[in-house]
Amino acid sequence: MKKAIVFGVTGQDGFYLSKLLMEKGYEVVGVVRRSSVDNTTRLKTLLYGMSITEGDVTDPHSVQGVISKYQPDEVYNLAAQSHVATSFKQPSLTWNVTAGGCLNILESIRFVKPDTKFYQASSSEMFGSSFTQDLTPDKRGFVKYQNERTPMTPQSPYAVAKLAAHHMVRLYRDSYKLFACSGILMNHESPMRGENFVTRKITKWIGAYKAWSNQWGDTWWGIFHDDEFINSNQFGSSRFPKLRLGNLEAYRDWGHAEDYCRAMYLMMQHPDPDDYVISTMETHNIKEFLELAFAHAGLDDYRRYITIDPELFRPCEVDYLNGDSTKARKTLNWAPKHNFESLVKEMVDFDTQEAKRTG
Ligand code: NAP
Ligand code: F7E
Repeated sequence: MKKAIVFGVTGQDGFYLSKLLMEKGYEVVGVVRRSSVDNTTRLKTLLYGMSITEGDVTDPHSVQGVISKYQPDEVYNLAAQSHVATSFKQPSLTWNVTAGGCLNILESIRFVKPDTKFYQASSSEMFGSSFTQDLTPDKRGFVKYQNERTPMTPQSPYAVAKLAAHHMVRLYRDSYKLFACSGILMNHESPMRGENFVTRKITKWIGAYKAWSNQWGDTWWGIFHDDEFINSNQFGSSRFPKLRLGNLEAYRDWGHAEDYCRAMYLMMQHPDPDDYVISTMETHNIKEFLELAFAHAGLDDYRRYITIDPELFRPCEVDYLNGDSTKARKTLNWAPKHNFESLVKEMVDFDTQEAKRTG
């Protein structure tokens, strides 16, 4: 039986990756950092089949202790301060967790068990403002994309920290011959997505709004909108806050976390360690996400329900991500099973049911 340690097991990808590894017959050890409230809620359906151990990637003693104790075949590093906007407010913490954490794991593997395979969760945020540009087949326009050869111009403390970790992985692979690979993953979402990322923020809001309007909005006189609230009547007897969003113009190549965790696993099974871009090869802006999500929920024009908050704009934005994952598709025989439309609908349906269930 193979043994895998997953750092960052309590996050979105920690859930899908642990589930997959357990289905493949692995013994999975999840590393959970100490917190004052339970941070293992995403894992509740998996906990019976896996081991949980306490650890923090910023503490080299803790990391080395976990690797010495469990002597893993594979280590997946999903641990990060992963919120881009937060990284502008907490750059040192982001650096310590997101860059330093990776280094601590690599060093522990090098000293304790150098035949351990290592996966690093690199990110398309590392591309920042860069892209590669080609003529379209009809030579009338250009197609812009990012792949393994696109230069990287990170646009946030998070992206800079991820890029440092990414280079560290390459360096340890080249200089110490570790089996160390990085997945350069484009944005990936699911019903397990953290609630302050834009996709889940939208679908959570839709679920909660539908639950509210089932109770308050279904009256013959209809509902009344002002700048901040949706009111059950002109007196505002019950009111529901509008969805506050920032920049709606950015393009993202949104995939499903389940597909992307399968790509992580495949990278670790390939005979040679390498870096791969993982993407759907389709890009949409936030307005398109909103249009599809609101239409699927049976709500009319999304613009009536949102308010733009300048506080939610970032000091520096990544405007356009559109991944070219040809290398992974050819070398790893990987392809996504979900698409943009099925992803959005799954998230809206999940949050609508959840809001109904929890009241
Ligand atoms: P996530 O939901 O934010 O999960 C991050 C995980 O890191 C959580 O388990 C968190 O624990 C853990 N963590 C944070 N600080 C830690 C520390 N000091 N020591 C140990 N663990 C710590 O992120 P995700 O969406 O699953 O993404 C997984 C990884 O892929 C992250 O590294 C992210 O940066 C990267 N990535 C994500 C995407 C994406 O679109 N989702 C794309 C590219 C790359 P708590 O639960 O205790 O906070
Ligand atoms: O923002 C815009 C925001 O926070 C997407 C992380 O998993 O993927 C993720 O990073 C876009 C940005 O994801 C709101 O300005 C508008 O343009 O969902 P996000 P992200 O920053 O792309 C990469 C690949 C990672 O590696 C990261 O770990 O949406 N946006 N209004 C908003 N974003 C948020 N969060 N909240 C808003 O209200």
